[in-house]
Amino acid sequence: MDYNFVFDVDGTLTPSRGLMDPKFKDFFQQFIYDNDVYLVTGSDYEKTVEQIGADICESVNTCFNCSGNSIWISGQNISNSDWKLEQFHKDFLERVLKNNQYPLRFGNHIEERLGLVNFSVVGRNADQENRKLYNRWDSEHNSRELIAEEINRRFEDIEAQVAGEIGIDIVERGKDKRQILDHLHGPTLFFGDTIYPGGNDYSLAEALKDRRYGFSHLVKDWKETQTYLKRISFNLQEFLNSV
Ligand code: M1P
Repeated sequence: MDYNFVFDVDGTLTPSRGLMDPKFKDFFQQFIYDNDVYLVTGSDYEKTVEQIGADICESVNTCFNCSGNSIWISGQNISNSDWKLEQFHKDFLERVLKNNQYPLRFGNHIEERLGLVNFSVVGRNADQENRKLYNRWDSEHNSRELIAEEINRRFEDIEAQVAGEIGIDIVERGKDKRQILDHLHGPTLFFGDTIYPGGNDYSLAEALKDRRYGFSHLVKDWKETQTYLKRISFNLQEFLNSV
């Protein structure tokens, strides 16, 4: 049976906002030649190319950027959502930014992408050290989860999910990663690092449960993904029986 293999990028194929490991990249390129591979990320195409390279982005079947709101095939932009946050949503985010207890701010807090907004209290301009500091603080205080819950309670038209290390992805309700299943048919196996309630890989993993031969697998980092892919390359059925 031929499977669609779907991968989140940050935290699943690369460190969050980091480059793909060169050896893993060689292995993954071969995996793409042998299988039907799709990428789905909250990030935009530019960042994805920066992290995993144009060669990988162009050789996968489809790159679903901005959680499927911007679609790329063979380096060509196929479609983009024109959805945007309303001013009253932005005013709310500005208030969160002002009142949040985390003390440091580095700029680029509301990044508007195609059909998706990434909101970050520490700011997308934070360097690696400050990303780690914020992420540790957030793990102790559950701040992003609480902000996302508040957004989801307050606004009926948008949906917020914890994404990556420092941000929250916000989309029009229903237009998160699960929408890519409209484009994928047949058996599908998805790998993501935020497959838990409130995470931006969760809705796709849940939607796959309704599909015959739909499976998801939570990974803790790209190294674990690599380990699983090696097992799959050796014996897919044995891997599926074990998950
Ligand atoms: O895919 C979700 C997010 O992953 C990364 O998040 P962070 O920078 O918080 O680690 C980024 O690629 C971000 O753009 C993306 O939305």
